[in-house]
Order: sequence, then C-alpha cells, then structure tokens
Amino acid sequence: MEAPYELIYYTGVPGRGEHIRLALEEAGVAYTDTASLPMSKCREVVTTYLTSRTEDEQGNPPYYAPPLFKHGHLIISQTSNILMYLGPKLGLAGSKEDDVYRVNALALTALDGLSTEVHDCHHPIAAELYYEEQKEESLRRSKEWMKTRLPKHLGFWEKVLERGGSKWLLGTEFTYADLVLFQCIDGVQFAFPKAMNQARESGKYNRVFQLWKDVKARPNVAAYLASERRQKYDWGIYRYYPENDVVPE
Ligand SMILES: N[C@@H](CCC(=O)N[C@@H](CS)C(=O)NCC(=O)O)C(=O)O
Repeated sequence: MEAPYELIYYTGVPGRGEHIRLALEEAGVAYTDTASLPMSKCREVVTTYLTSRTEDEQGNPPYYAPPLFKHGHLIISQTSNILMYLGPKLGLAGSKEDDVYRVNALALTALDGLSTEVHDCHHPIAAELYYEEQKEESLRRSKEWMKTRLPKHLGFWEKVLERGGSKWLLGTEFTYADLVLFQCIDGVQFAFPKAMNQARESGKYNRVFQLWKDVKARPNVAAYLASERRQKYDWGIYRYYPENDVVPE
C-alpha cells in the first residue's frame, strides 16, 4: 500500500500549512492533518517532531519549523519544498520538463512577498515579542507596505498573468502556484481589507482578483473552503488589527 500523506502543522489557523492543504484538496487525495487534533495534542505532536528523533526519522536532518510533511520515511520541511515534492505527484506542477522550477519560482515569489512580508507587518521588530509590544512599528510598517510593496506585488502578478495570456500563472495549465497566490490574496484581503478594496476598485489588477475568484470556484477548492477543515484566520500570518487597516495614501 502507498504510504499516506501526512501534514504536520499547528491547529487553530490556516497558516503556512494551508498551501499544502489546498494542493492536497485540489487533487482530491487522502491525507492526515495534525490540525484535526485537539489543540494541546496537536502542539505536543508538532513539538515532538521538532525536538526528538524516532528510529523512523534517522535519515532526515532536524526540522526547524512546521509545516512538516511525512511520506513514508521521508519527512521534509519548508512550505515551498513540500509543494515542489508534491506538485508533480498531484499533477499540479506543469507538464514540460522544467516546469517544476518555473512553478517553484512563482510559489516562492508569492510566499516571500504576500506571506512573509505580511507576517512582518504585525511583527516588524521580533517574532518573539507580542504584537502589543511592537504596535507603533507595526503601524508604520503596515502603512509603508501597503503604499509601496502591495502595489509592486500586485503589479508583478498582473504582469505574469498578462504575459501568459491565460487565467493561470504558468499559462493554460493550472498549477499549485495558482493555489499559493489564491491563498496569499485571500489572506491579505483578511488582514488589510481597505487597501485591498482600493486595489480591486482601481481596476489595475483585474487578472489577479479574477484568479482569486476562479481558484475559489474550483469544485474541490470550493468544497474544501465550505468544510470544517478550513480554519478561520486569527493569530497566524494574516491578522486583522483595525488600527492597521488604513487606506494607503
Ligand atoms: N520558510 C518556512 C517558515 C516556517 C515558519 O516560520 N514556521 C512558523 C510556523 S508557520 C514557525 O513555527 N516559526 C518558528 C520560528 O521561525 O522560529 C516555511 O515556509 O515553511
């Protein structure tokens, strides 16, 4: 029997694990997810992977942070690495020989600009400090990010879609990069609704917002989003702080 796909990630928010869930859900394959465990049990399982080694894990170097992904004896970390591993298996990494690298580049770019940078808007000084300890800097950074970085990122994705001449990033083939961009746009809309409304209404990024809609409407994605497996945004990468939700000037 094929080894099961096992996602190891915290429960309570979609977080970085969501990119992997979306790929598995889109492909309609079975997987286990530690997010379905009660909060304390889930933390315990994730922490065990990060701090102690079992016989089964000896061939794998230590993992710095979740998400982790287990497939048989292979346990790997890093969101984009996991997606690059799964992409070809799930038929979500294009069909030409080098597409896997093209799709990976697109996914990495979306994760850099619209996930990591957005996380740093609410934690600009240190991940170890509470938001409340860096509120002033967070507001300053959020304003700057929305003013300069958000249009740069949205403009880049609009250009990718325009150049490809299709509704998907790689061209006519749907790939996991489209899922990653969907999730990033979805999260930024949650965190900064005013700025994103302004961007949508500007008409400058119609292809990007259309991709978000088209991914959302894909049958397996829509069914997943309506299920209880889809967790709500809260304290993760995409956070809503009303004081940071300002219209960029
Ligand atoms: N680049 C890594 C980042 C992983 C990461 O930062 N994971 C978070 C949870 S979403 C974490 O536990 N970070 C702990 C830390 O950075 O010290 C990835 O995409 O997987």
